[in-house]
Amino acid sequence: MRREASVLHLDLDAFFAAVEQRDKPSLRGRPVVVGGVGGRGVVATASYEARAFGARSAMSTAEARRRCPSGTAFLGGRFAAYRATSDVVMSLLRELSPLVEPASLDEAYVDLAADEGHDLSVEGVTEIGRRLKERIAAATGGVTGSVGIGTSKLMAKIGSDLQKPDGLVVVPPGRELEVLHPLPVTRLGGVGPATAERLHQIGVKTVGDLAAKSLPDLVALAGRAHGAGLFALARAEDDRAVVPDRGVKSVSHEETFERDLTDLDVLGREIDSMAARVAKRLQASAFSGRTVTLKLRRYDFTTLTRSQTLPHSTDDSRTIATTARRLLVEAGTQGGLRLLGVGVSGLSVYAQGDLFAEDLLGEADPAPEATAEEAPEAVPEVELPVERRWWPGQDVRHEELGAGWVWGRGLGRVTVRFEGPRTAPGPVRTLAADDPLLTPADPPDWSQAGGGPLQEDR
Ligand code: TTP
Ligand code: MG
Repeated sequence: MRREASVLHLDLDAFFAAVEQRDKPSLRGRPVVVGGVGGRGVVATASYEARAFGARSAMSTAEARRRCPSGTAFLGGRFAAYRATSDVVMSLLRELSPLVEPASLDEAYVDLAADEGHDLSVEGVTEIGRRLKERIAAATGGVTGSVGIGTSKLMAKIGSDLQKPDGLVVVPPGRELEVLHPLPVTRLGGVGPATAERLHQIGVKTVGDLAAKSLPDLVALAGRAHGAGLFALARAEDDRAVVPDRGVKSVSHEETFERDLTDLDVLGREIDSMAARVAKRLQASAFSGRTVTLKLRRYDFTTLTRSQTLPHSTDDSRTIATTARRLLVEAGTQGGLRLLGVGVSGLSVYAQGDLFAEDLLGEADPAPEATAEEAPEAVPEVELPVERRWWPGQDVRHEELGAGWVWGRGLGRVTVRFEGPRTAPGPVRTLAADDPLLTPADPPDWSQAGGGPLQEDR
């Protein structure tokens, strides 16, 4: 732990949804859900207006549609737009310090001590946080972020979450435990559902409860490395360095079990939860990958990996889990497994599109008429060539009507709202899906939008 609060953590607010509201003025102040819009889609994020109705990340889009009122926009992802906005934010962070560690598209740590010019007093870093937030909102056309500043990565990350959205929390040196101990243990990184459940069973709910446990107790509960890690975190002991990004080649997660496991159902559930974590990290960094790898270590410490390369890139937890489960059945669990890992490699950045890979394993969507607003009854869709498959949220340009985005499609028609980040909310027009004047477009340019926070237009 440092003597000064010199680690800053930034996490943008409802990031994908905030970019959508910036680029689509008619959606500002309204519930917006971004994710897979097909029959098996999953929510990537929901605007705070949609969270008020119970929409959440990782929920099925079908469930989010049930919870949200009509008028809610359900949009596929526009990763090129998210990445461009992320790049602007990351470059602002690099102006603060040469040591910036991006943790995902919308999240990064900054080591303020790596730049000599900063006043690292509590007042000094508070001012740095305040100015940073202003500059981010101005440079991104109104996307806001929450900042936490503290003596370690742990405290900085806890801080950025405490006053979300648009928050700024500085945890002064010496006050770490005051902030940390009342929080639920699940707020510590590395306490997943399984560990949380075991901690609950011994009466540990808050980080303070955890700090009251002895090191041998925690080692018995979670194994040597993990137990010692929890013991340290409960005391706010964290000296992890801020390390600049070296480029990701794969994303994986592994677990060592307390005792060797043979039961396929139990191991299958472990795979599901690891696949969900891997998928979440892929999605948060807008990567997807083609090769799924299962790593296993047997009771006798022999370690092997099995891989399968899919026909398409995926970041879908079900696809990853199904593939990994199949690899496990092939490898066998004889004698028991002490470690299991799930990984995805062969990564590429998403192009543009509703690419929340939904039907890679053949379970096709019921081809509904998809609109940004609601899930209508299944309507047989007119067969269109691939380049004519419009999806809700997509950027388009019409030679006569100008720039806009797809609100709905189906029955050989496409509904487009003609507006952009720098216009007032625009009109909706229904066109033939094969209108030769309508083409997919690049994300609109928000950069001269005049800065300032988003207006609440209705
Ligand atoms: P988060 O920072 O976890 O979420 P958020 O920015 O939407 O909301 P907030 O920080 O205000 O709570 O994730 C950043 C982006 O990563 C998010 O906008 C969408 C993407 N993401 C997924 O694609 N799938 C997920 O399960 C999660 C959690 C995020
Ligand atoms: Mg965020």
